[in-house]
Order: sequence, then C-alpha cells, then structure tokens
Amino acid sequence: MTCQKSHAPAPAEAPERLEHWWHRATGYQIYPRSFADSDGDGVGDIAGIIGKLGHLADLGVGFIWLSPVYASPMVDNGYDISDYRAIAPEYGTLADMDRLISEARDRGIGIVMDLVVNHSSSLHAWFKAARKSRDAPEHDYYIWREAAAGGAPPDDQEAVFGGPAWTWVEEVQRYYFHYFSPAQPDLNWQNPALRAEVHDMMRWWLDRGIAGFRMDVISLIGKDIDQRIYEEGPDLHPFLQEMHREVITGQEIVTIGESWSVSPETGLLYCAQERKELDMVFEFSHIREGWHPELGKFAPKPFDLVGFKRALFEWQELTRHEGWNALFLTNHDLPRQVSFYADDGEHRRNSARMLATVLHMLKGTPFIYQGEEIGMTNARFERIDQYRDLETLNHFEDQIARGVAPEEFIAGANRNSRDNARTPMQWDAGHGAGFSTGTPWIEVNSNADQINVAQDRSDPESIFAHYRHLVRLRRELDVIAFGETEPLLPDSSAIMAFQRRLGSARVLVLANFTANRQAVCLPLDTCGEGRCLVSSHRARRRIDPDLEMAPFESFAVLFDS
Ligand code: TEU
Repeated sequence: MTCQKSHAPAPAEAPERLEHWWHRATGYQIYPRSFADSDGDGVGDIAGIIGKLGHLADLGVGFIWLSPVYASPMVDNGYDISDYRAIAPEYGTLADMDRLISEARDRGIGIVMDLVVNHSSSLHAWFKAARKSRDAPEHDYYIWREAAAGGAPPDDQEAVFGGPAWTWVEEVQRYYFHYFSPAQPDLNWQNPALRAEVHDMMRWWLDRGIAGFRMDVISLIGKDIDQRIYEEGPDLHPFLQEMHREVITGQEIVTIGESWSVSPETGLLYCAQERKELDMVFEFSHIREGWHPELGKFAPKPFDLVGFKRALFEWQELTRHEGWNALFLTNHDLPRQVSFYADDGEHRRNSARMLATVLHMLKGTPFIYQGEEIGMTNARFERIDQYRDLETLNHFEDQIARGVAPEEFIAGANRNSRDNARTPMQWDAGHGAGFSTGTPWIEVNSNADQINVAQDRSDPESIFAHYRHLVRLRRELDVIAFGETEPLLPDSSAIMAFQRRLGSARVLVLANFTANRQAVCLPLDTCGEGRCLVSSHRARRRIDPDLEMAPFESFAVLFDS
C-alpha cells in the first residue's frame, strides 16, 4: 500500500454567512407515542416529555423536533391530523403543550413542531365538509377528479402505503387523491384560501413561542396531478417563498423541510439563503443507498460504505458556501443506526459512538433520534402481529399476495420496518423499560434490561457521555460548526475519513466501519501532532501516515498551526 498526497483544492473564500442559533445547535427528535408515558395508558404523552427535560438538558441539545401531537385518529400515528390547533387527548392538552414550550425554553431548548400539510386526516372538519358536497367551500381544499371510463380511478397511481392513490366518494361522485393512505387526503395547495388557512395556523403556533417547523413531505405540495408530477412540482418553490413572506420572515426560527426527491441539483433551491424558503432539508440519498434499487426498503441490500460516503460528501460540498445541511442517520421512519450501519451485538457501544462521531463531525445541524444516545437497536420482531406500522402491515399483505414468503418479509422488516425505531424508549431495566407502568402500545425491545438510560449513564464510557461531548464541541469550536469538509480515502470500503478546515484550524476525523482491525494509510499532509477532541478507544494525538484502527474505532484530532 502506498501513501498518496491529498489533492484537496485550497479552501476558497466563503461569502459571509449570517450566523443563526441553529448553526451550532443539535436537534433531538421525540416520537411522542414512544418516549415517556406519565399516566400508565401505554402511550407516551406531553407530561412524560416534560418529566424528561432534564435528560435532554444534560445532553445539551438546542431544540426538540416533536413528531405530531395534534388531534388525530392515529391511522399513521399522528401524521394524519384532524385538528391543527388541538392536542390529541392521549398526549394531553393545549395547556400541557404551553407548559412544555415554556419549561423547555427555561432550559434553553426550543420546540420545533411537525407541520404536516401535504395532507390532513380524512376526519378533519374540512374533509368532512368537502366530501358532503361539491358546493362546500372546503371541497376545493382537496384534490378531486371524475371517474375514468367504467368508473375506474382517474389513473393507476399507487399510494405509498399500498393500494390505489384514489378513493371514491359516493356523495360527490368523485375520486379524491391521497399520496399516502386513504385516511390522509392530499390538500389542494392550488387553492389560495387553503394556503391562507395554513399560514394562519403556523402564525398561531409561532405566537405560542415555538422555535420552528419540520415540514413533512414538503416537496409534494407543488404537485401537478394531471401531469402526474408529485415530487418537486412546478409550484413548490413559489409556495415556499409565499410561506416565507407570509409567516417566517423576521422570525428567529428554524425551518427544516423533508424531501425524498431532493437531489444535489435541486437542494439549493430549497435552502440557499437568498431564496428565502427554508433553512435546510432532510435529504435521503445516503439512506436510499441501503435500499434495493428495484425492490425497495423491504428487500434491503448490504450496506455499501463507498456509496454512503459519496452521498454524504456530495451534500457537504453542495452546502460549502450556501445552504445548510440537516444531518441524521435515524428517524421514526428508519431503522436503528447501530443495527443498520454497524454492529448491534458485541461491538454495539463502539459502533454507536463511531456513527455519532462521523455524523456530528460533519458540517450541518445534527439530529439525534430518541434512544440513539444510548445505542438502542432494531426491534427484531418475529411475527407480523407484533408490528403496528400501517406501512409494514399493508406491504406485508401486498407482498404475501404476490407470493413472497412470510419469513422473507419479516427478515426485510427486521432490517428496515419503521417500527424498529418506534419501540418504547428504554429508560431503565424495570417494568415496561420505565416507559410506562401500563401495557405499552407496541412491545418493548427484549434487550431493555441491558440497554437503557440508567445503565448507559452509569458507565463512565457511556454512549450518552460521548454524544454530550460531541454536542458541546459543535457549540464551542468554530471549525466544527463552520469549517469546510474535505473527504479523504473515498474508495475505502472500511474507513470513513475526512477533514474539516477553518482558518488555521484543521480537524481530522477517522472511523472504522468494520469489525476487523484496519491498516490505514493517510496522505502525509494530514498527519502530525494534534489535540484529541474525541475518541472511542485510546486518545490519539500523534497521527502517522500508517496507523492501525481497532474494530469500530473512531476519533477526531484538532491541529491548529
Ligand atoms: O414520511 C414521508 C415518506 O414519504 C415516508 O412515508 C416514506 O416514504 C416511508 O417511510 C418510506 O418507507 C413522512 C413522515 O415522516 C412519515 O412518518 C409519514 O408516515 C408520512 O410522511 C406521511 O405523513
């Protein structure tokens, strides 16, 4: 093996970027149903979250992204909202919500609400009126089309959660469109009155003191149904600019859009500062790297580090001078990261710390998904009746009908079902993992007696302490918040390596993604004597061109000349 010189371009002068609070903050996502249950009904709630704010303050996070807590029939666990200005009774009341906002604020933590406005619930008052009469003003808040010849749906589009994307309504003799389940009719953003309702509702929440919005599948709102353009349709950016003008301008809040279609070609259209749309987008190219190209998420392909790095580094490059990245490996729709990307057995603790190091040393705003900070793992359910997620259940029916063996489907679901991330937060080794005194709505992971907050935090080498340290480094070091990213060893299928640079400061980050020892050969100009910022094994100071890394070892070293 020969060591090469790195051919990184000299860092160009960046245009001046206004600093905002969220540039140095770390977010923490709470899935309320599974976080903490204060009243023993088996379902997490807002009072439960308030009781755990100390845990989040210790971790040092700057804001919470709260998955939906609004009134909802819970067909999709709250991503089907029946009243945007009310709280689901099982989660609490508006007074609880106000208390959460103010108690979090007292600890320096903002609350970012989930804004789910591509669709509402079919039980929203708007849809109830819309489906009764073509003449109701709300009828046009949704997307309706006449039946095709013979009463068939207008086209053959399928819904994300299975089945056709069109459902017939007898009373109005029309089909309505739903990109997701029939219980989630798409809102018609072409209607200005609907847009005004959404803006008004957003202002109502901002007046309650929230810190921003995470915008669910926002890339779908500009769709052109007749051209069958759903993602990033012609009106997406005009609608986002209008929303910015009407609601966001002048507010020190953060906006994060979710987009499954955004690409390096379209990324800056959402988040370049001068466009006045969003601050950052959740993009999924690194996630899709782990999916089967034709068969999708329930037939995952083996993890490929080279493709994963390519995707992450491409976005680091894209946001070098404008725009900003939202950094994440897990959320409520994705598997647990130690299980998916590394090892959730013997090497679990080092795997969890390694993945954290990699993500938190990149440029952008990192998000920690509940339980990630203690290295929670996939659920490993063995039977379909243990699953609760409508996507998993619908796809099971569908694939069994197509001849897939149940065991084969369960193997895919074990790897990629959304329920992997939705089992209750493991607080301690007691009943219900300390999540609930009752019967949890979904089974607790069977490893809760070994993997829980109490156990992890009693360990001086804990995963939690590692995360807390990473969160602090971002707040304290300019090079971590703002330094440019330079990939190293892009072709290595075992090692992720990169540098961050700002002024005279340089940080070298190395991570071994394998269970084997790895010999690493570094460009000479990356080596030298530095200060170890973070490490999973022994502290590294002197970096030689040839070094050996332990299984799942990771570290970051700061050089300042
Ligand atoms: O997810 C968007 C979305 O497209 C996912 O459903 C995704 O396709 C799926 O997880 C891939 O298997 C958002 C929310 O995060 C998700 O929880 C909701 O179910 C969905 O929107 C509908 O609101």
